[in-house]
Amino acid sequence: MALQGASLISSTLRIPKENKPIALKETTLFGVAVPTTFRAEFNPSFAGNKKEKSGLSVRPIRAQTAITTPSINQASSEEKKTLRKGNVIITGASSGLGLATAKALAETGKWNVIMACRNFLKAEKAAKAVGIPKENYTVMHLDLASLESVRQFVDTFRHSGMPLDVLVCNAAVYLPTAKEPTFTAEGFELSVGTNHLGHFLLSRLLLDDLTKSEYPQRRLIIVGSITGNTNTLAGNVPPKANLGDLRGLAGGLNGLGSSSMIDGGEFDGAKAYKDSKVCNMLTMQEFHKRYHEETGITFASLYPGCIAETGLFREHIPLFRILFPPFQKYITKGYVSEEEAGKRLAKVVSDPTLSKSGVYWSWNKNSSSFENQLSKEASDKEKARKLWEVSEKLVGLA
Ligand code: NDP
Ligand code: PMR
Repeated sequence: MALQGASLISSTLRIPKENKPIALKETTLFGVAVPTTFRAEFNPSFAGNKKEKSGLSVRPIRAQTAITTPSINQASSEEKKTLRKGNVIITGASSGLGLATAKALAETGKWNVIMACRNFLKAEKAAKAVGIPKENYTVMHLDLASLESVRQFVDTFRHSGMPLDVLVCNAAVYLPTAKEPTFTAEGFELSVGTNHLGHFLLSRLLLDDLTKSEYPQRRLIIVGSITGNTNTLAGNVPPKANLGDLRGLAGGLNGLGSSSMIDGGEFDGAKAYKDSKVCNMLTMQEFHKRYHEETGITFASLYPGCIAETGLFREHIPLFRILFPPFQKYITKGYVSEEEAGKRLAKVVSDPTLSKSGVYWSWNKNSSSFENQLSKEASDKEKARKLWEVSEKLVGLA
């Protein structure tokens, strides 16, 4: 608290594996309009996508390269992979970094963004307010503070028939002024419950979907932060992140039989947030270790810069919210706008040069990305394994 006071100073044709003959049909058409009804029969994700319906007829379908292909079975899988828009789920896309990333991706026309948000109306309004093209996004309800809602979201997403190419775990809550812990629907302390456990279940369930996708860029991105990394100045501002031996988490994080803090200590909202970011970064590495080789999926985390004006600080005292942006702009020089941060995360989603797995991306003063070093705790392999195992018990996967 003392230091908190101190701070005051392609065409988008989907070619499902199981429908190969359809791809052949389309490849013989050389850019000529394909009736939407025909396409929709084979891919529910086209239904309701107005741009697809209207835009297809004028697009030079890559089929011209396919004509030389003797049979669809021999068509290169790379070719098939480039024929449709990517589908990316972004949690917490109703404000801040998530919204800016949704906008940056949707504007390229190459992505359909699934905005996974707890407040449907807020998300719709936000998408409209920043001018995200209607045909490039879908809002779906997701409350990460309820594991039931996470499971329902996954069901709804699967029913939509859309393949999943990229998942971005971005949503978070930060409760620095809370005196007492609050809890998720299942009784986990709210910051770790939302930022880590909700995302842990979501990403574990959706790993299957990512694995099935034939898209060339399959990625699972979990947003981390500098403040969880004690190898930085920002990470040394008390209270510092520290998961200890995970005894509080193993005890259920419910503040009843056990502590509401991962390390078993007294509740501290700012620490709980930083701990949750360490969990996010450890989870990314454990995913990489367990699944990268087997699935080819890229697992990554990032620190997008200090986006000092987002809703993340809504629970902080008003004076903090006034002074934090100029402090970051002129003193630490760590400030980035929502727009710039959104572009950074959009690159981690889609830039072929950022496809390395197991990386924690950061940006230097010239806005160039680099592979950053995580703190000792945030790169502790044994802790990552233990966190994974304890978390899967808590969310009902083990
Ligand atoms: P915002 O508060 O603007 O965005 C957070 C989003 O998470 C909001 O859309 C919010 O929804 C959503 N959210 C919160 N709780 C839930 C829930 N239970 N279920 C679903 N969605 C939920 O903050 P930022 O944009 O700053 O934060 C985005 C990410 O960036 C976070 O992971 C944060 O840790 C990270 N980050 C931020 C930094 C910064 O300087 N701001 C620096 C480093 C990392 P709603 O709109 O309904 O409130
Ligand atoms: Mg920090 C290079 C120095 C730097 C950077 C990049 C950040 C980022 N902060 C830095 C330094 C400092 N901060 C210093 C020296 C202080 C003490 C005066 C300080 C204080 C401070 C507070 C009180 N900083 C904060 C807070 C918060 O409440 C924010 C936080 O911890 O949220 C969890 C925060 C942040 N500082 C950052 C960043 C990125 C944050 C916010 C968000 C986050 O990690 O997600």
